[in-house]
Amino acid sequence: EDGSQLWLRFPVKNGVSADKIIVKGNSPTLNIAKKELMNHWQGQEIELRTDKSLQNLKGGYTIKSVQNKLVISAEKEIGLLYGVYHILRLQQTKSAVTNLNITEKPSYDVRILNHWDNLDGTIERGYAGHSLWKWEDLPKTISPRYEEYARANASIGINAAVLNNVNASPNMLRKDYLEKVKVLADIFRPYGIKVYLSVNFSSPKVLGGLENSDPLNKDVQRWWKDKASEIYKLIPDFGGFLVKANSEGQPGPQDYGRTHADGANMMADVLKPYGGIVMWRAFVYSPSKEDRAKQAYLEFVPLDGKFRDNVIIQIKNGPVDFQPREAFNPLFGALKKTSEMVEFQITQEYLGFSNHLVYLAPLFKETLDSDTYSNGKGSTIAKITDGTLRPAKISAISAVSNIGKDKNWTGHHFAQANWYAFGRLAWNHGVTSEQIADEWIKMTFTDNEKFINPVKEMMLTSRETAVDYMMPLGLHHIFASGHHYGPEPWGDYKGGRPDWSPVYYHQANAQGIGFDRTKSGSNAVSDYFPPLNEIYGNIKTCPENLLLWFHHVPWDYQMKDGKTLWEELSYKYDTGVKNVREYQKIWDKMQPYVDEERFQNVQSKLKIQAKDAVWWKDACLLYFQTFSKMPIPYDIERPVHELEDLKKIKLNMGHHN
Ligand code: BDP
Repeated sequence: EDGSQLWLRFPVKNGVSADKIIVKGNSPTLNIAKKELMNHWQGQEIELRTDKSLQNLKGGYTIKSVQNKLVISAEKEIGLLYGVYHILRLQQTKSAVTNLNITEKPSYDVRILNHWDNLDGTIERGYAGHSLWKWEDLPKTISPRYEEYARANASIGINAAVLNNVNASPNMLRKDYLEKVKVLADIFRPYGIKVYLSVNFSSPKVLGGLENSDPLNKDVQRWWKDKASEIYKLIPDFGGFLVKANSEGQPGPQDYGRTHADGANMMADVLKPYGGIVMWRAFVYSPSKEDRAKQAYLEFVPLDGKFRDNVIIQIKNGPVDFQPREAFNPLFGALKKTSEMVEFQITQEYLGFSNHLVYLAPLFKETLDSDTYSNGKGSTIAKITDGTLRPAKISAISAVSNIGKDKNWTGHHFAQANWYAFGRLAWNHGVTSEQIADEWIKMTFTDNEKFINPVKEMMLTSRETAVDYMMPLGLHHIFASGHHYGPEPWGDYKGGRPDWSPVYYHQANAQGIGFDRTKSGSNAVSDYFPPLNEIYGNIKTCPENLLLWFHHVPWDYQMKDGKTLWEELSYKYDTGVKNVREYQKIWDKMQPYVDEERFQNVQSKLKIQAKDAVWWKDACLLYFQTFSKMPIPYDIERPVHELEDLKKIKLNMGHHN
């Protein structure tokens, strides 16, 4: 049991016979649907029907029990395939497959994975081995995993993939690479997955030999136009570009005194005739005096309304960077005339890599359910991005993938749940974290209640647990620089960028701890719509889980439960550690219900997580204690490390910031 089957553990090769499947035509997509049914469906007769009148379901489908058969209908064939995966899921999770009357319409048009894969096979922030894409073997040699990948995505409704890193190599657009991309696109197509590419803004200069890459330069425009036509000749349904520009040293329109809108529109214009889109990232910040959490807002709000209608601004869930917990990004809702999409991170850059068990659906939901108040109460991020509150020509949702070439795809067996959860939420953001966990456990492990309930409980609390042992109460970015694995709250890189130093984020001193983002500080609170600006800005009303995100708080400040801030912080770290120990106990008890291979693998990962949790707790409490000068509450576990020893730990995990 190596985990390579993911959640697709349907009974093998004993489905219905061909005569039990009624379907007209035999396109590649329909053939996949038929094959899945013949291999795995054990229920009644099935009819697959394309029905043009269902176009309002946008790629969705209906499943209805009609007399003795099930009828799956959809406008497009891909909807039929999704319907097939739906009934297979029902069968696998032992849910009823009779008397069905289901209508499914996806929350988002584009449900996309962002792979941060480099052309040399490495992956930026990838923790499950090298890239799945074997660029050197393509286009001739085709790994069977390409199709398995497409099938897994289709089974949860993911319909798009950006194949390469946002820190994009210009070579991605070279003819020989495009020919490799074409091969992948051809494999993915029957599974309804469109291919997109990250592009380097300097491509015209670096690849095309032009004088510059100024978006207003006619030669540059022509270069992109020709490139688009070259791409679409190979891949007629190519999805479009993802662009990281003028961010962390990447080139962009500002290099020529132009704006993000100038850059994005130039690309949007060349893609427009083919129906392509531009996902332009708002992850921008420079080493300026301005609070990093405010910078994207400052740059993008003045550009609202200046983007073409096939540009979507891709915004990370928080304004800093995929932290265990952030306040939501105030750009959501602030752009009134521009399409916005969320970028989540499935790969656990800031959540213990593939060593820690952290189920991310609660984090995703926390963002999507956040009320921005942009159009009054109820203006959740889900509604802003899915087109309910903004007339979005195209709606989209993205996440940075955690997939690599490890046998089990994601390094940690439980990290598969995060890929699964993203797909399910992209399809329907109304599904609960619990429902998703429940399904995933049944599909991936067993339907034995004795396993499901404790494991589900562990998954559902795991994100909060990670917040507790890493960065409770709104603390953020106190990671060791470069690799972002362990703690380094003392990190202070004099001479470097201040916003790449942990001390910039926690601001601990003799008085207290936390980043003052109120009016007396950076005033980032003013980026939020009323009443949130007031709620966050007032220490009394600010939610305690974001307290140190918005306020610099005295060590002896009294928290709602009567404890001092210092005590609260200490207990939070302690709770984090205790919970991981609890997970170890839970998991050990699960041994009878799970195969030995996956059991042991998860067991050893939990040991690492437990050690890391103690490391985090000791590092943060011992270091912050040098400012608070208060005792660690006597009823919690004593530190087992010396601060000075912890400071000497240097992990060799590579990377820049
Ligand atoms: C940060 C990563 C960095 C990425 C950057 C981005 O540390 O490797 O390149 O985000 O999203 O989270 O562009």
